[in-house]
Amino acid sequence: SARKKLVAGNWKMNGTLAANAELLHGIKQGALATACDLVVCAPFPYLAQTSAELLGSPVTWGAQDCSAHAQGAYTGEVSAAMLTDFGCRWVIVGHSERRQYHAESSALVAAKTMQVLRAGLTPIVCVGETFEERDAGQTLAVIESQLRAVTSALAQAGESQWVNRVVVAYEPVWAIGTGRTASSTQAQEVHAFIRAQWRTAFGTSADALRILYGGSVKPGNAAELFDQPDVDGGLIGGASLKADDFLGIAASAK
Ligand code: G2H
Repeated sequence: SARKKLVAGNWKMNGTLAANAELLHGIKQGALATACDLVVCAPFPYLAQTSAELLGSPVTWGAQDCSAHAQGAYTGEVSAAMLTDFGCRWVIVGHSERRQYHAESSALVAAKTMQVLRAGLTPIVCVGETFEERDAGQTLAVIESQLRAVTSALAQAGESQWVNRVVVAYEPVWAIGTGRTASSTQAQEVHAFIRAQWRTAFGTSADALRILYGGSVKPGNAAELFDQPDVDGGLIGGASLKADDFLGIAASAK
């Protein structure tokens, strides 16, 4: 397709200064041979290190979350604007671990998405169903409702250029860190549905929307997933903590 593939690492709550230095060095070395866009989403305290290590490489970086507020008395929160001070280009929002463990609603995820866009950054908006929801035949209804919160907020904001900046990640909760990957057919079905929803909301800009797959992506299963017509790359957790695995996945993103 005309969409350039994107492979983003989500380190989650992992890393040390020493381990990150080695990992980032490895990624930087391998990035020159990579055809896709390569992104690293590090924990907040390591963004300065990430920026220093990756400066001058084709790899860009971002955060895993941000506040739904612009600034002010929100103890412990990190604003999207602060992330721009560290050279971030991307922010993951609405990861299922935040929806599950931090009770993030779709409305909150939409508010965070708007803050990210307002700060000039690119949100990677995560959606996905649980095992119970898939089992009950509710997969597409869940995806539709999670996505609608964001498309409604975007429509309301009336900033048409923001629509073209958003990236969506489909991460079936039952496939996250479990070693179970959605089959390429299961992934393609949901990705096509997401693109159709985007088309209903925003017309032909749906053709440019990048939709990533996430959930136990490894070097051995990436190629088949990335070969699907509506899979435009991946959001990689566990396998993004080893340079060889991460670059192996990126090598499949052509
Ligand atoms: C899904 C994914 C990255 P993993 O959470 O966001 O993690 O690849 O470890 O399943």
